[in-house]
Amino acid sequence: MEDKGRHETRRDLRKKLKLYVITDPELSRGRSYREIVKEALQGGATAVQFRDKTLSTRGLVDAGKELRQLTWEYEALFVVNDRLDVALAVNADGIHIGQEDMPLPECRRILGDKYVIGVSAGNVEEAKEAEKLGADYLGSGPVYLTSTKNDAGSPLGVEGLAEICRDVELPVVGIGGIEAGNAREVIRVGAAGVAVISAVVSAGEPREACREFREKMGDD
Ligand code: 3NM
Repeated sequence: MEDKGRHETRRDLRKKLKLYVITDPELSRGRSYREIVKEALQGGATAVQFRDKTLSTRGLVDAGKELRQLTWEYEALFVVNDRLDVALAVNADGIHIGQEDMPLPECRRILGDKYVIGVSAGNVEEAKEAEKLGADYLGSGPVYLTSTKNDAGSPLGVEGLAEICRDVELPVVGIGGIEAGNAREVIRVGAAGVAVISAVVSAGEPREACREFREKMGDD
């Protein structure tokens, strides 16, 4: 049943990427991942990426299992950043890898075809390469200035994001400096969705923050 679920998740991936919330250990304002993610899902988050570069492996598995359960309840996509072992251990739908992480062919060989593999692509070249190697979706940014990731590089702008969206067939999620107020223009240039950290994770009420995103993004 879980395998079937995973197949279905891959099929309607584009839809599931619409509002993609990423966890962060420092921006959570003392709240647990569970609390933030639950609220985000209630507010309309369609995907959750569990990203924490500080926890022990045990800590990642414990928190990952909780988030897996919650995302199942809300039928949201659940991916783990970088850690294949953790993704497998907690039964995630897949992983998200950066350019310095485990290379995509190795990830695919280990995970097989049922798992979703997302890749960070900051330019057209990286995007095309990831598509050629069998990625399922791309995360491209930073679209706008962000203080959340120090080494994110200079912003692509919506024009740069549009170019990536035009040049690949894969669904692309824009990331970096995205808020409810600018999310719609990210979608308008061809992105399947928006990936956000601070605008949701640091919000006083992550539920309301997600509702506002969904409202402003519309249904297209
Ligand atoms: N990756 P916020 S930008 C994790 O450009 C991450 O690849 C980026 O955080 C990239 O929504 C980024 O708070 C940080 O701007 C996104």
